[in-house]
Amino acid sequence: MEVGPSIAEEIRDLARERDAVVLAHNYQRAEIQDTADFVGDSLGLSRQAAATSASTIVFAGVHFMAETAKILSPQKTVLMPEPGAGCPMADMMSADELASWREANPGVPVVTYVNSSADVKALSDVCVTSANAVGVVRALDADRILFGPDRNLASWIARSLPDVEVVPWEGCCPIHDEVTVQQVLEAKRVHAAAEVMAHPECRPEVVDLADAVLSTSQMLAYAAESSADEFIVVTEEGLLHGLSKAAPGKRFVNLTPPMLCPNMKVTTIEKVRDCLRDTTGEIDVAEEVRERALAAVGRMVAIG
Ligand code: CIZ
Ligand code: SF4
Repeated sequence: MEVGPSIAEEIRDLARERDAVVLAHNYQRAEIQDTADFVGDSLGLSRQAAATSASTIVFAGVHFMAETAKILSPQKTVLMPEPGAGCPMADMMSADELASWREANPGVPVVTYVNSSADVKALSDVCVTSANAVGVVRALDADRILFGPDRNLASWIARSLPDVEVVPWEGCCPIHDEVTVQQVLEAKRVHAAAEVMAHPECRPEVVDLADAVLSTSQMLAYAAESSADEFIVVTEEGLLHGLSKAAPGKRFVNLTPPMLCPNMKVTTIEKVRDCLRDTTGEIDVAEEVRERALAAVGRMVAIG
């Protein structure tokens, strides 16, 4: 979509007036990424939220990400332009379900993907992102862990750490889980010289076809450093905008059909402006939940 400069300028002016920063996830629409103060993955953005002196954070992403920002920065006002933007994967594990799973496995550490609700984080021993999951689990030095909600990331951790038994919850990201081997093979046929970067939320048989299995932040760094000049990017197509900026002159292709997360795309640049103008879409986390969730997120941050 072509967006005139006026709406971006309106956003910049409102952000100044409201003492706000605008954060956009790597999967957001290109025009939102271009207008934001910071673009990144969920943890990188939450760290920006914690570091900024601004009193208001506008988080263009999905609900668990804005919650994570609030968990780390309780004194700041966190707004979502489209508070209805959820994450189906995060919704696949409820706090009640996790409590029963824990009870059935006493003493086994619960490791939870940040793609989860604050209530679920509050019942977890430690959180991970796709960028640090393998490192954090390695540092736990446990024989066995419970991992949720993503069974595909669980499988990637298990494969990377053969000495750890990773017991998966049966959740997944519908966008990454639906990618087929045929789609990737077809892209490789058309772009024979391209390297394949795949996200660990993809199924193991798709991960097997990748040259590199990477989180979004890792893909941005990898593409810039690799000697290849063409890449098949097996993650949500919003990342291609950032990749083209991180590695100008290189070519990036998504799959056919493209990988689109409807929840990521429901936020529009107009909604970002409206949210700043009207101060709507505030995200709150109950203090008692927040403190326990912060402990799990804090352990992750401490490990790396
Ligand atoms: O943690 C994130 O931001 C997500 C959802 C993906 C990634 O790999 O960065
Ligand atoms: Fe959730 Fe997948 Fe969308 Fe990310 S891409 S927000 S994991 S549904």
